[in-house]
Amino acid sequence: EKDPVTVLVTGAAGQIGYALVPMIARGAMLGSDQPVILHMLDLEPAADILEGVKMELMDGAFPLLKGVLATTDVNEACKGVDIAIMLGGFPRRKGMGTKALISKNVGIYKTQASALEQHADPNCKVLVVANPANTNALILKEFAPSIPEENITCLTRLDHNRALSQISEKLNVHVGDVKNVVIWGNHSSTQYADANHAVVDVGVGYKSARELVANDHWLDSEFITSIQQRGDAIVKARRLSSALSAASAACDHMRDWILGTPKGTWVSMGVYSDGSYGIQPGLIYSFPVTCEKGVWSIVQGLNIGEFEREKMDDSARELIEEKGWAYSCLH
Ligand code: NAX
Repeated sequence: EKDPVTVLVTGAAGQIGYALVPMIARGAMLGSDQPVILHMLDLEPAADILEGVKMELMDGAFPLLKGVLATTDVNEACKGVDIAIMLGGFPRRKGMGTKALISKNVGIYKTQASALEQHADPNCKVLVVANPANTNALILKEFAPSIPEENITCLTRLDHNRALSQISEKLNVHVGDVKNVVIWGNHSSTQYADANHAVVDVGVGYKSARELVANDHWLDSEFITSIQQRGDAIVKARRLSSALSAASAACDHMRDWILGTPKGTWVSMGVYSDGSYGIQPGLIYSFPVTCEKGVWSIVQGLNIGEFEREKMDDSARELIEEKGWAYSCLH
């Protein structure tokens, strides 16, 4: 049997946490042969809820689950972790702008970065889900300098999966037959869902999604906005924000990163920019990536038209602005 992997979930008493921890315990994130130890962190007022989640995890009798820690102590939570899924943060309140949201989260991510830096495995892999996800990840990267920068990522896989889902619905094909959409940029309303390189398995090989969508204009308009607005549509319907799809996307992100992407398939991940596609180096920006043995690489050489360029740059500009706000809170 493999040695257990220790997975930290912050904000584990919240909505996404409740959907995510059983998925991890069942092997959906790291594979059905990988034992796990779960460390769950939340704030003091949620300590009872966290204890309740722990009780349910025990009652799940999951064969892969070798231990559960529920704590409100960030240092204890980070001890020896190999993987950290960051769901915890200050939530966006009604009418709250991004600048205010950043000012609330910078301190949290600075503290958590230091705790990871001091107590986690030095090669710990981090996925930030909490919003503003890209900028929280940027702060975490800056304040955990001994964790390799390629190990700090943020979630745009939910947007990626939403894009696959929109195309599959439009073409009435199974979602598993659609691949290679790209989410560029920030996990925000400036993100650009790009289907120009997407392909669909039509049984005798792949066809371009653009060729198959009869109304070509759809991909440059409604398709993009429907993904930007999908979160709001779910809040409207469920009276709660997306949780199971976010948890599932977090599992997809980590699984593909660690176990590898299938040949010929890429996925979207928020990773630090090395300057690819002219994006300012050091920003945490969503790119198309392939992964092998725990290492991601940005897909190179995609043809970028004028329309795409403008959208990609808009989102980069927003991230530069967010970075500025974050730094102004630190000084
Ligand atoms: P909830 O409010 O249900 O849960 C968040 C939990 O975090 C709460 O239990 C809270 O007590 C805890 N928390 C707050 N500050 C903490 C801290 N400093 N240390 C530890 N725990 C802390 O939110 P939920 O619906 O679970 O969403 C979690 C985060 O994911 C939010 O920031 C949300 O905006 C973000 N999302 C990001 C998505 C993405 O694609 N990147 C999509 C889904 C989601 O909206």
